[in-house]
Amino acid sequence: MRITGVELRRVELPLVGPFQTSFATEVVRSALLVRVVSEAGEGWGECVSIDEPVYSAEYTDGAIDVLRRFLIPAVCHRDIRAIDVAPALAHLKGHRMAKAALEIAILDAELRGAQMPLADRLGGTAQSVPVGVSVGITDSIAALLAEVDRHLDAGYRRIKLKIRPGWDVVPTAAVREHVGDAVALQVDANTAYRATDLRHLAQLDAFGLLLVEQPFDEEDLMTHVRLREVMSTPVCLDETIVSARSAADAIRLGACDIVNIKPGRVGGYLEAARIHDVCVAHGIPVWCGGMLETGIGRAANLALAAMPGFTLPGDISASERYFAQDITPPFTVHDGVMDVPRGPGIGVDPLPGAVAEHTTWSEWVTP
Ligand code: OSB
Ligand code: MG
Repeated sequence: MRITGVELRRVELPLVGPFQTSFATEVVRSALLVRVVSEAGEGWGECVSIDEPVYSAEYTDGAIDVLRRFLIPAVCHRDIRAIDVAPALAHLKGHRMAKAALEIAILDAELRGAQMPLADRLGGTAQSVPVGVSVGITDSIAALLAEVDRHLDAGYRRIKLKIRPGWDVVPTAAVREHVGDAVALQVDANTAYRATDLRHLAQLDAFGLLLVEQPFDEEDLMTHVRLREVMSTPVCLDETIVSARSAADAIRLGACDIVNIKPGRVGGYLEAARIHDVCVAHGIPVWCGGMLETGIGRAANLALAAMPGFTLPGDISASERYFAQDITPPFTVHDGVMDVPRGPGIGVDPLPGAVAEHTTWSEWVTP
């Protein structure tokens, strides 16, 4: 496939409510879309970076710069298949979210040409996948319980609470007490704790959690190893896992029981599928993480989550959980599951009117 040009586009979608984590509060999702144009057709990808380098080192203006100056020129005007994209970009360090967005756009174009759904390409067999909701930090316990109730009413059966020092044991206890034992509950700290918090975190064992996600710094594997020795709740890694190699190392070191796979964080859906394979080989359950994606990224995440090792509910929620208006036909949840798109490629087409309405900037890159 010969790529003739790539369009970069920023869209801004107001969130239905603020989303507060241990590192930021987001009220608008400013997403970067990548549209690849080739002689064989076009394909779409979404870069999951956010505006500031507070989840990882990547940030959206940086992603735009590296795509424009380095990544896109490395794949344009030559015969390239999706499988060749990561090797063609390997000499350029880091920038995995930007690389992932370019790779999935090329893969989407390729699969649309071959009339093959992304799930089939990745070996995803499930027709629908269990999903949950990630609930941000709120101003009060009452507001948290009200939000959790709304999600349970919408059909979700798994809730993830964002925690940080000062917002952990008390809100988790309150939610467990409020929802009872039938609802699967887990927590995500986004690296907010330190080695001196080991015994504090172990108090969360009282609430029958599915897992505790990334309590410590992404490079601090050993404190995660130590947490597993003092805590019975399974430990899950998010930020630490950036490749199949880092997943294999973390597992061998005993730093995790479970892995959250985010395609952007690991450089693409093909690497994400390799991490799935590594984890399955080691008996480690995986689930698909989310970055408040628009329908473009969400469609592809559903295809990944159709792979057999994704045995835990993903952070993949209905469009209405995030936005009043998505830029694809809205995704819905029923009985705690979402359907895997069956169309070719990522399986959804962006709605031109909605894309245009939310676009704040765009640029053609034709090296
Ligand atoms: O750590 O999982 C995370 C959103 C932005 C950055 C990091 C994370 C998240 C989420 C959102 O938890 C999950 C979703 O997309 O629904
Ligand atoms: Mg996380």
